[in-house]
This record gives sequence, structure tokens and C-alpha cells, in this order.
Amino acid sequence: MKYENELKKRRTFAIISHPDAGKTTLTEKFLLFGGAIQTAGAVKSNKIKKHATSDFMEIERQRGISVATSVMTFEYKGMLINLLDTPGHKDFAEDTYRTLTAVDSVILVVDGVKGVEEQTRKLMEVCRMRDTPVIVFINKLDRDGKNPFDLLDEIEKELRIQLHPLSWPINMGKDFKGVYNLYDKSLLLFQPNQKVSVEESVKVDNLSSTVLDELVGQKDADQLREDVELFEGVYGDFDNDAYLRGEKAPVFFGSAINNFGVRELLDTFIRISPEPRSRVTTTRLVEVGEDKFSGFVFKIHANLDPKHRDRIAFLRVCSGKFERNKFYHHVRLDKDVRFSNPYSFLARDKDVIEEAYPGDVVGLFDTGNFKIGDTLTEGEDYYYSGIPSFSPEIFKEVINKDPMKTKQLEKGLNQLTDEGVAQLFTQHNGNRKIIGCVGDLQFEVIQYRLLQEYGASVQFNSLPFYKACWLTSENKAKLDEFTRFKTGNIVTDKDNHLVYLAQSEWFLNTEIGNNPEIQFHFSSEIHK
Ligand SMILES: Nc1nc2c(ncn2[C@@H]2O[C@H](COP(=O)(O)OP(=O)(O)OP(=O)(O)O)[C@@H](O)[C@H]2O)c(=O)[nH]1
Ligand SMILES: [Mg+2]
Repeated sequence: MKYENELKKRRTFAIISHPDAGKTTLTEKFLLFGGAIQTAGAVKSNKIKKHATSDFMEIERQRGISVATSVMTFEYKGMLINLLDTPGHKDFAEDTYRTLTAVDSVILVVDGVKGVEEQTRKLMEVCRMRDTPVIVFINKLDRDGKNPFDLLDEIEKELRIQLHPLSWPINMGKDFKGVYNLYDKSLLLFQPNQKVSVEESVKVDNLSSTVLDELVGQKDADQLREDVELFEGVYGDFDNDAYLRGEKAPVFFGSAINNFGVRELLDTFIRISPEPRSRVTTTRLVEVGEDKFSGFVFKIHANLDPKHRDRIAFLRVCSGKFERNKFYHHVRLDKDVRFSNPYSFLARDKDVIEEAYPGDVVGLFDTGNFKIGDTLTEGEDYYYSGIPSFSPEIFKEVINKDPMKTKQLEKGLNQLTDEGVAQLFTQHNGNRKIIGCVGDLQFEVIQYRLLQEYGASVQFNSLPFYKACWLTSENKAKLDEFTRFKTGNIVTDKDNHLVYLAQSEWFLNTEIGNNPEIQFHFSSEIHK
């Protein structure tokens, strides 16, 4: 393999969880160890995030939640790590699901107080579908949480995955003393600390040694011995291959905000986690070690930097070597494109790069050439498969509150919906604009961003639709007749395809039954 050494040192993973479990906090601590930022951005201090590095959008800072995936690259112990911090809220789940197609493994964060929550379950299902290797980090041990054995039971049952603890906590909450690292056989003692500290762990090869009693007291030392004996009997030796196959998830305990257990997690992660992996396309399996470059766009974001109104396509490199200024084949458009300023998401700054290798995420300035799922190759025609698309469930009409800004509004609507978080429809034979989303919060984000980034002020009026169906038919006359009769329900999407908006399942089924010559599709994919 030509680029074997480059592959060996790359790790690309996402941090996922239910909202508020601590993904962004954990991300920041990882970056600290990579030396990428000096002080962690005080997530949600005074209920407002001052500036978490990975929560860059103004609206995220205000609310203290992540609404979009951010990508950061850092170096740690000779490894190049691409970390994708995802939003937990279900209204932004599309972004998270797409991100999962671009990574090789995940760290799943579980709030030790709340245990397994709704969104954790859904995310785990997506990981299971793709056999993505998962590491579980049980967070917030500084708070009184559930008993660790109960937590493991709950996670195994609820997430239907076998666990293997690689660290073990000594108490929780105010009695929390530290974690014993089973992988290294070392003990890490807890000191609440928000700053970077390179905590020293104490090697305790033999748990029966009296050193342990001196460090944590006899009672807790005995408890730890008992616990370890108990689950060593249950779990046996750690099976790294089972983890790589996505069958077993190693578990770590810690407290992200206190920077506790984070370094152990990162150190173990770089040792056991997968290198960039080969991927399937619509025609064949593309081996990660192939000489020829290929990659796909999994995310598009406009105005990432408010000072430069750019649109960025996030490309995951899947094989070969990506080079600046070289022409590549844009499969969907069937044309050659090249990039003079591709950049990497080094947490400190945006750096223009000369080349990139599998696992890397490259930012490409986009003038409207890209859609999510687009593939670049050195000439071969295929698409990377498995990038989910979503059918909107909530529909609202856009009301322009400032007629002076009609142009800006139009541009904003077009660009923001290009990002794939919402779909824009236009009334058939009219010009009312309708936006379809999966979650209500998306509308708030769109409203906010239209104002901040485009100076356009809008209001949304709810519409009584529940589903969008793309229409096709061999019989053009029938289709024309149907659209004439159902004018109020017919819209066109951005590519001018006909779409029927259904008020309810009953209406939809009735129309399907009445119009056997028309096909109702539940996704726009049909036109790809
Ligand atoms: N007590 C305690 N609180 C923590 C810990 N880690 C994170 N938090 C707090 O949990 C809250 C949520 O943290 P975030 O990192 O923003 O959570 P998130 O998972 O990124 O949330 P979303 O991106 O909105 O899904 C913040 O108030 C953090 O300060 C921890 O170890 N202990
Ligand atoms: Mg977050």
C-alpha cells in the first residue's frame, strides 16, 4: 500500500449522545491534550456558553446546545485525529446521522446520572446498522449517579451491545475518588480541576498490594478488589477484534468537565480504534489503500465564518491522495473540478493544505457545485452509498417581514436549504415559499440564520401537511390533471420536481388508491 504510513496514523471518529451528556465538553478536553487550544471554552458557564471551540455558531453559543456537527483536527502522540462533535438534539439528528457515514468509529457519551436516553438508543441503532466500533464514555461521575453495575446492565440491555469495562470507578458523586484503569492496571486519583492538568496515574499492578489501601483507604480498596474480581470473571479478557467488528464496546468512566479520565480515554482510543476503513460504493468496494483518490461530501455549511461569506463542502477522503489544484471527476455533474484553497479543520485555524489522505476531512469552497452525497474520483463513476436523506414532516410557509430584503431572503433560503437540513418548496404556479423540516428547532435556526447571515427577517406560518411525496408518472396527461385538481397541495422542489403535500395518511392513501397511474415517492432520491 502506497500510503500505509499515512493511514496508520489517522483516526476519524464522532462523539455522539443524547443532548447535554457532555460531547462538546469532552471535545474541548481532547483538543486541550492535542495542544490545539489553550483553555477550554467554559461550556455553559453562567448558563451561556462563552465560546466552546466546537460550537461556533452564534445561536449555539446563546443556547448552549450544538445545532450542527463541527469538525476538528488535532495531533496527539504522533497521531492525526479528526474529531466530529455532533449535535444531540433530535431535531438536528440528520446532521448527526450523515456524520456517522463519514467516520470510522464513535465515542458514545452516557450521562452517568441519567443513564441511557432516547437519542442514545437511536444513535446506537445507526451504529449497529453500519457495524461501527463504539467506545462508551460514562460521564459526570462527579455527580451522584447510578451504581456502575446497574449502569452497565442498563446500557447492555437498552443498547443491545456487549460491554467490556476498561476502567472502573471508585465511588461516585462527592465520594468519588478516581478510576482504576484495567487496560494499563493503573490508578488515577480524582482532583476536581477544570484546567489542563496532566494528572499522574499510579501504577498498581497488583490489586492486593497495600499501596492501594494507602491511596484510597481500606474500605474502598476492598470494594475495588471485589468489583474487579467480579467483573473479570464476567467479562474475561478484552477482545480488540470484537470491538473492531462492532460487537463489543469498551467502557470508560470519567468526568469531562473536570478533565478526569479523558486522557486515559484518548490514550486507549488511539491504541485500539480502527484506522480509516474501506467503503462500499454503488458499484464496488473501494479499498482504503487504493492509489487513486476518491471521497464524498457529507455536509455543507454556508457562512461558517461570518467574516467570509463562504459556503464550505466537507469532503471525507476515502482512498488515495487528495491534492490541491489537481482536477477530479465530479461524478454527479460529470465534470472536472479542482480546488485551489482546500483547507483542514485544524482546531486553531483554517490551514490551506497541499494534500490529504483517507480519513481526513477537507473543507472545499463551494460555489453551488455540491450536494450532500456527491462523490469525487479520478475518473471512475460511482457514489459512496448509505448517506441517508430525510423526508420532511413539518411544513411552514415563509412570510417575508421585510419586502426590502426579498433578494437576500431568496439567496438565504436557497443556500441554507442546500445544506440539506431543510427542504425548500415553491407553490405550483405561484411563488409562496414553503419549508419542510424534520424538527421544529430547525425553523428557529433558519429564522435566526436568515437574519444574522442574510439580514432577512421572516416569520413562519404552520401548514397542515404531514408528508411530502415526489410524483412521477408515465402518463403525462394524468399527472397534469392531478396537479390541476390538487393545486393547493402541489408544490415543486428546488430541482423543479413535482411534489404532493398530504394533509394526513387518510388523504394520502385515498389519492394513491384513486390514481394508480401516478407513483408517490417518499424521498427525492428517485430523481438522482
Ligand atoms: N457535573 C458535570 N457536568 C458536566 C460534565 N461534563 C459536562 N457537563 C455539563 O453538562 C452540560 C452539557 O454539556 P455539553 O458538552 O454542552 O453537552 P453536549 O452533549 O455537547 O450537548 P448538545 O451538543 O446540545 O447535545 C454543560 O452544562 C456541561 O458543563 C461532568 O463531567 N460533570
Ligand atoms: Mg454539544
